[in-house]
Amino acid sequence: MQDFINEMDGVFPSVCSLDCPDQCGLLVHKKDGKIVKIDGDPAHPVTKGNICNKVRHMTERIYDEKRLQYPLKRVGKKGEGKFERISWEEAIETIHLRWVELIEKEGPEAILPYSFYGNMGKLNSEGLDRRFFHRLGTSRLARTICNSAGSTGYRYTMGGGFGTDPEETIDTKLFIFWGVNAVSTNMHQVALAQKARKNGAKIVVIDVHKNQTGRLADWFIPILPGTDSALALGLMHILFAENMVDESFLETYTVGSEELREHVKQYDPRTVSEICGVPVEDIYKLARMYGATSPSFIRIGNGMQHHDNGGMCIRTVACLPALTGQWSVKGGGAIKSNSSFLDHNSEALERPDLLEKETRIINMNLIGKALLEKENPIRSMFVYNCNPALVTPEVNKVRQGLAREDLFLVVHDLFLTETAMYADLVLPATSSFENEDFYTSYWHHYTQIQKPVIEAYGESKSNTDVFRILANAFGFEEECLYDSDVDLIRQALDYPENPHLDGLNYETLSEKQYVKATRKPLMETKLQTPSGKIELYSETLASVGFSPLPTYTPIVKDNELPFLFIPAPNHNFLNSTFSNNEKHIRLEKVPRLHLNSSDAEKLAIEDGDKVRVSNERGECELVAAVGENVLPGVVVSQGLWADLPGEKYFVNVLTPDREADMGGGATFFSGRVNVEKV
Ligand SMILES: Nc1nc2c(c(=O)[nH]1)N[C@H]1C(S)=C(S)[C@@H](COP(=O)(O)OP(=O)(O)OC[C@H]3O[C@@H](n4cnc5c(=O)[nH]c(N)nc54)[C@H](O)[C@@H]3O)O[C@H]1N2
Ligand SMILES: Nc1nc2c(c(=O)[nH]1)N[C@H]1C(S)=C(S)[C@@H](COP(=O)(O)OP(=O)(O)OC[C@H]3O[C@@H](n4cnc5c(=O)[nH]c(N)nc54)[C@H](O)[C@@H]3O)O[C@H]1N2
Ligand code: SF4
Ligand SMILES: [Mo]
Repeated sequence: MQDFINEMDGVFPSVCSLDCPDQCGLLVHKKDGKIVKIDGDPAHPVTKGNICNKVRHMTERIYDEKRLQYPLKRVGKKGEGKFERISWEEAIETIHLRWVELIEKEGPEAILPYSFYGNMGKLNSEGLDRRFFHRLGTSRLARTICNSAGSTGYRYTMGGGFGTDPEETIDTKLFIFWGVNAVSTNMHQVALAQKARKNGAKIVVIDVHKNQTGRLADWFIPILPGTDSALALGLMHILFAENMVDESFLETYTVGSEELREHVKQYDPRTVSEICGVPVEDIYKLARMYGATSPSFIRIGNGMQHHDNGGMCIRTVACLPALTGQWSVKGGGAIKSNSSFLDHNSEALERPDLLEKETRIINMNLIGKALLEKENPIRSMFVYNCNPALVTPEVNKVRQGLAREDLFLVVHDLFLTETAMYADLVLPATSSFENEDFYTSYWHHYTQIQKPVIEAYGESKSNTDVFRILANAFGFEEECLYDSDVDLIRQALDYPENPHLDGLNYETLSEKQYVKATRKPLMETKLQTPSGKIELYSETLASVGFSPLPTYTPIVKDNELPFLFIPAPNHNFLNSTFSNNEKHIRLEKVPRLHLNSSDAEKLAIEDGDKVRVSNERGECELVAAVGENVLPGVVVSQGLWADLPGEKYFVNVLTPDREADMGGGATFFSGRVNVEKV
């Protein structure tokens, strides 16, 4: 194995571990054994040496004085943040004793692992953790907070996370960025669009907020939240009515086009315009532009699926490229996710067979409710790669649950996060630069490897190490609980079932650093839908109680308050990561609430005023940004801000913990609020 750790000076290839579609290739510069600079790797075929500002400043996060160095135990009250240094032995012994006692009294399902993708490395996000908790027989977590509704919806249409190869969009003539703030969240797709624009491509952005991405568009189309499926159906109405569909494509590669043709007659532009707030003439203009331009490409974002109707919405938008036959045009089609091209052997990695009997599954979006449940209560939670006290909906309820005196909470993280403040035990985690792991992007087509570049910081340990130590404390005898990281990578990549991996193994990946999925044009492969084709009509959907055809269903009106509230991510944080780093906070300045000038005028709110945003779930205080960037009746904030002293910045006190229509998804963007000047 190349050992970068022992090299004191040099420049080493690496991967960005953050939950971001771009998954950039990095170059880590070391001097005297420490990282001094992080750059993009020009050799990366897609990201080509460009990285975002967030990660350019990552070095400061790695060596931040606030970074955890040793295990801590709580000495004050829950949530008070008083801790004392302890040894790893004491920490592991405490967990072991508490869990043995709990398992004896209440059974292993009283324990809940709680994690997400704070580190996208496969081993550190879904490796030995899964094996260990399966062996222990704990409750399981449905990891639904991010793309669950949308991915489920997309699968009904396309059979899985299969889309356009982004590298081919260099030749695309029309880009539609739909519910995606790509300038902040997928910058290399924007770079490709900008290149194509030099050859005449047009960029259309459909969003509820004219943010950075909206501002770079040739045409920005503001839309009312949660109404995108109506717009998509209106476009289909016109495409069929004006004979702009590709009949031969529909016949060969889809099922249900005749039913769809009939079905969309009801979505005439006038009806649709009333639903989504887009003028009738703009609906015609967009449909005709889409019908006449090839290749055309839709980047389907996560934004519009964080709604009550998010699954059906993505399923609906995903039908559009089939109507104009774009899936058989190079550079045409859509990307919601491309993750299925890079599927690894998750069964081999996670070993669900270690689970003796089926255990309950708890939806992570409902963790507040679950923690306050009196029957079969969760008595202990082990949190890693995630910061639920900030990122989950109805976060006041979550915090109330985390503060329960009888909840034994262990948090493994690099920092004393808002969640760690409630912990009984805090364990220090290594950064990805300290571990070996492999990564797969959900946007581009490359699998990548991370070799450790620096020594573990202080006494911190990787996720895989922590679960090996815990397995040992329990005296578990299964050898697979102690497999080395390299063995885990080998097992995960051994997956002949995925033809796109084409024999990829540890050696080739180590040698090449970036390995592309092999792929035939999408329409030359059998899709993983029941029919093997694009399903405009889906029997499966009908069998689970939905309309088999794409439909518009309004979002839930949860109260009578005047504004729909969209608390989206921001440019300089990554979810809550970096919200505790000085430089990133300075770049972001303050959390703003964008509102329309007509609404502001009625409420006597001026730009820069502090405003209280509230509903029956809670309240927070943000700084008003008055203008025309949102439609009347809509307010938008950006960023998951940390608990800063004296401030009330957490937007998730306001978000509903209703489940989306599909996949148990989150509905962060479907809540209503009141706004008033403080
Ligand atoms: N800088 C930065 N990058 C990130 C992240 C971050 O926090 N910061 N987070 C990462 C993660 S985990 C994810 S999942 C992705 C998410 O990145 P995206 O896929 O871009 O999704 P969001 O940013 O959630 O929302 C995208 C846009 O949807 C809009 N929107 C909300 N509701 C609607 C609607 O009903 N209709 C339409 N048309 N638009 C709507 C919002 O205004 C926003 O501009 O980004 C990743 N990258
Ligand atoms: N209002 C609102 N809320 C949202 C969203 C939104 O758009 N609006 N977006 C939602 C989405 S899409 C997502 S994906 C979630 C994301 O929410 P989270 O998954 O909680 O993501 P982060 O806030 O980045 O927290 C990740 C944590 O993992 C830690 N970490 C990083 N690497 C490691 C490691 O190797 N080991 C361990 N043990 N810990 C590590 C980091 O330090 C950080 O504290 O937030 C959701 N919440
Ligand atoms: S956060 Fe995204 S854009 Fe920034 S370096 Fe990481 S992968 Fe690249
Ligand atoms: Mo996400």
